[in-house]
Amino acid sequence: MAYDDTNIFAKILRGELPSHRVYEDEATIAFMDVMPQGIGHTLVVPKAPSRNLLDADPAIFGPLFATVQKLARAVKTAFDADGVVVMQFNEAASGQSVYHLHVHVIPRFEGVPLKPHTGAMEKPEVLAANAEKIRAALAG
Ligand code: DGP
Repeated sequence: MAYDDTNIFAKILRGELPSHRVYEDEATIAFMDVMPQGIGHTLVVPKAPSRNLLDADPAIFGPLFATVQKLARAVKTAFDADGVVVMQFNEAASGQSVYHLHVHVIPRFEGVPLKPHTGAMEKPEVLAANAEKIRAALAG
């Protein structure tokens, strides 16, 4: 299927919709997931358009995963996590619901299960506070 630039993340990239942005460089942005599966759930999004991993230009994976690593380290520090899970879904059957490539970065804690994927919306003030912690960790 072709890329459709009316998806939510394309609108966030164009500045047409707000997000709790924590990081941006020439190739990627990262912002808080509004339906977090755990505290600090962050999305890393390449600026180049593709539906998902399957149709992406492989040239974007280096810059994309450099940002994923930055965010994985930052969320681990920001929330004093025991580990970090990195997830990525391709097409509806896999669980994808927004059709612009993105990578989920989620802090994990021993004995704490993940909440459901695309579950409850988090309060904006909670997302803002968590975003601030991640920005502080990124600033080192
Ligand atoms: P996926 O199933 O991998 O396509 O996950 C899409 C994620 O995007 C899901 O965890 C919920 C999140 N999400 C949905 N709508 C919005 C939105 O408007 N803003 C933000 N920041 N996240 C969103």
